[in-house]
Amino acid sequence: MSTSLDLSVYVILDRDFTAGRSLGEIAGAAIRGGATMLQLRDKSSDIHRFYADAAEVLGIARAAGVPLIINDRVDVALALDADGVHVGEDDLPVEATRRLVGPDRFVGASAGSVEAARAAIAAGADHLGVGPVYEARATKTDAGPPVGLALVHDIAAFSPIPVVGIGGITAENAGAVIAAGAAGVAVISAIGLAPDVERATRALIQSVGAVLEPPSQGGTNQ
Ligand code: TZP
Ligand code: MG
Repeated sequence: MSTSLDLSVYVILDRDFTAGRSLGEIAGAAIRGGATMLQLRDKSSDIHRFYADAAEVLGIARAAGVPLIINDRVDVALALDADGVHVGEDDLPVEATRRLVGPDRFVGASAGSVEAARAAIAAGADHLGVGPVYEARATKTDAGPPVGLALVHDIAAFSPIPVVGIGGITAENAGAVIAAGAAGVAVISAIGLAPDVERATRALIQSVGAVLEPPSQGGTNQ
């Protein structure tokens, strides 16, 4: 079971955004590029394919020591002993998700408003996905209009749990999302559709790292 949560470059693997490559190929290249966290999301496959994909990607993630979160499906996460689940408004409530997965797995929750963020925190989420920060309807057809950096800022200002920005994020705008208070950025197309996934992940790492505050002291001096 994972104990730490580095959300800084959170790559969401989605079968519909691979530019013809396998999920395993994208996962491996993203990990080589420095992805700190992976999620498997699938809105179009049947459960058998989702489960098989999750098993494959979990093997790759585990070998690299990178956590894998399963989108929507608590049952798949539990059956495979994945590192956690991400739930949105149309999924099992956060409170029930937390009860099922226990205290040691990650539970991420989508928050498109301050009220939704407060509710998810109270219900036991350990991180929040806030968005769409920028236009994201090319990837998520039912996404609402952009909430902008202001909502990231407003939620991060009171949230006791880390906030990840999602939606339309690229290496060019990722720094602004971090500057608004996010602990990381979650991306689908910026990685899945990149001609060179490893290089694109590295570019995101650089953009985020240039703005992210270093972890507070407490380790050994160098
Ligand atoms: N939730 C809010 S926006 C979004 C999701 C899943 C889509 C993000 O995809 P992209 O390609 O990184 O904009
Ligand atoms: Mg969902």
